[in-house]
Amino acid sequence: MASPLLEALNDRVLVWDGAMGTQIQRRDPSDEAFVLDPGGPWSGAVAEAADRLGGKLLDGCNEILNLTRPDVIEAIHADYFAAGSDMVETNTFGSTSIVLAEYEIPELVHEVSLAAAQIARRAADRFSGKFVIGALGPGTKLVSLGQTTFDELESTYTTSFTALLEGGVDGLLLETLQDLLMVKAGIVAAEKAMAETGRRVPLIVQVTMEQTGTMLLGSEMGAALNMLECFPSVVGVGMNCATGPQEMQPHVRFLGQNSTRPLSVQPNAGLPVMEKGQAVYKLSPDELAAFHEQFVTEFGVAMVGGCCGTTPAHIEAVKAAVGGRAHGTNAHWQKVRGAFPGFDFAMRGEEQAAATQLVGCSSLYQFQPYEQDNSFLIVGERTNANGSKAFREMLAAENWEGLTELARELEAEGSHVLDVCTAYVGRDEVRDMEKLLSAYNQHVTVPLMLDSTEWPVVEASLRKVAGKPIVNSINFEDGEARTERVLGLCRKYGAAVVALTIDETGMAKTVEHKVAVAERLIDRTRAAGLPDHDLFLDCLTFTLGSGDEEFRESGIATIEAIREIKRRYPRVNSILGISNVSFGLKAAARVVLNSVFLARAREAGLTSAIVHASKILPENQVDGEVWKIADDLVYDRRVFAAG
Ligand code: THG
Repeated sequence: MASPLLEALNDRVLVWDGAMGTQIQRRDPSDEAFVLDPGGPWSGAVAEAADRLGGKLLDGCNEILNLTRPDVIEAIHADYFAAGSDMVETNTFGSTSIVLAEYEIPELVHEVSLAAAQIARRAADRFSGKFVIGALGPGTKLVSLGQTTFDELESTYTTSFTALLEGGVDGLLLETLQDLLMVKAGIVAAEKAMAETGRRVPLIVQVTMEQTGTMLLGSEMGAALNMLECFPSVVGVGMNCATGPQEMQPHVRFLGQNSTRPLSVQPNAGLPVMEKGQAVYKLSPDELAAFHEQFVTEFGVAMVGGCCGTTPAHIEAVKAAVGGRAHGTNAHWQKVRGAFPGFDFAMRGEEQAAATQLVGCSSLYQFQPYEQDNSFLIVGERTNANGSKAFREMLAAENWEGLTELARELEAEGSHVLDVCTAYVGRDEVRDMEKLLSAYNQHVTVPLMLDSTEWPVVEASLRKVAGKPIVNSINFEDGEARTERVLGLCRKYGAAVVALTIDETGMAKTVEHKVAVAERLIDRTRAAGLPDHDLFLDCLTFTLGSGDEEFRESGIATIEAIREIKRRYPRVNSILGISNVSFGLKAAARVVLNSVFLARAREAGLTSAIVHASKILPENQVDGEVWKIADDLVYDRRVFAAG
């Protein structure tokens, strides 16, 4: 445990600070504090900005105080430390180019964040054992709504986090987050900044649940947590802002039951009450402390603090109630320590897989468990340029509304995930995926399977969808380099992966070959840090409809390979592109053969399938003779005509 912050966190409950904005207002800084005086002691970019702005009032830009009134900010931090905070957030809620652009100073992100970290560091160093957390807010634009881009977010968050790390922070925080795609960009940026500065510190991520019970764009907590737990650098998860502790309670309970990471909760001082046109927060310090007492005791929360309307008095009460308390035998902490022996969050794999309650994938909106009651994970096949004429034609016409409508139809007919593929000769696959996924991210509720063999397409896709998607697919056809690359992307952006039993010698056709390639795929995926349940092995579906001699036994081989792999690796998932089995047959025969093949594969342990959901029939809805004929075809029981 290289980090003193992690050591403290492993040991005891840590107390955050409270609100910054109201503390600034309380000190009533004059207008001059919000002006970059052209005659000030500036150099470099700040001097240039001051000259350009010519004394303009940057009304409401609290971040500028890091440059103009570091004394005020330092005093606020010191007040919180004196009140009992173990850690304070830097005054950088809006220190990104997107927010600072509203004050015409987007180029000052580095200077503002560096100054903020140094100020908080100075305050902390007046005490002992105190921590400084470099904290960034969501900014003012929602990437899932197309108001900004992943590139822009990643770039400015990297700049800001880098400056905070250079300024000596002990940890990083993304807070008040509303959009899960923004969260993903922020995490990718934090990891990049840590890699570039060579300073690895814990990253904490706090989302904001509105009074409606979801995040602003409709994300449920399960979707947020499922995505967050993909990232090994995310050492703390939690929530802040929007409501008081009362309204947060069900979410905090959910986190306590389902998360494998330490929890962080910073409520507002209740819901605001309007008084003389001003939002007033009325929850008392003792009331906040009582809620935190419950959060710590019942749900295992490890970092407690306050957001809007909370003051040093609130922090003092919280400190007195729970500050420094040992985690002891709390159930959530047992899970955290079971998931991360030695508190080593960089490690990920089977230990975490064993602990997580959220085995599944997610979209911007919802968590989707891999294991479905009385069913299998149904992956809709028709959002695929190779698999649907209608899709192909709408793609050619760039009819994004129609393509979205098709996706919603697949959802309505019961697909749990959609397989999305825009590979179409003569068209730009990256551009088409980007366009389509921007629409699907926002308008499709179920998670997506990103179907492309080209790693640049995979990466572009992973930068477009919120939640945790599934990448389809990797194999060893071209050796290991491309596979390693795609596995690295799954790890970096948080995704599960489909892997086909294909190696340098081609598609595996026998049980032994399939199992051997599968073992090699499992080995590579584990080495990349993915847990077994995030691997979907595809033992290949060959066409039985063509009568091709070479493939007559291929159905049996696939089914038996699934059975054997399931026996050896019970947690690894499996998948098949079921409709491949019946290419070339008449529509009615396809339905039956697909249904039989799926039923047999499921008996052998298949956990998911790419299918046309509404065209799969249960055995009892098919004529017995007809079912038997299809079954004979799958099992290669040849029936020779007499004579
Ligand atoms: N494994 C994995 N991924 C895959 C496959 C697989 N992705 C693609 C494919 N195989 C699975 N998807 C489909 C989609 C559609 C059809 C077959 C497989 C299909 N479509 C009709 C046809 O071609 O006759 C067209 C219907 C139409 O035009 O509307 O059969 O094996 N990992």
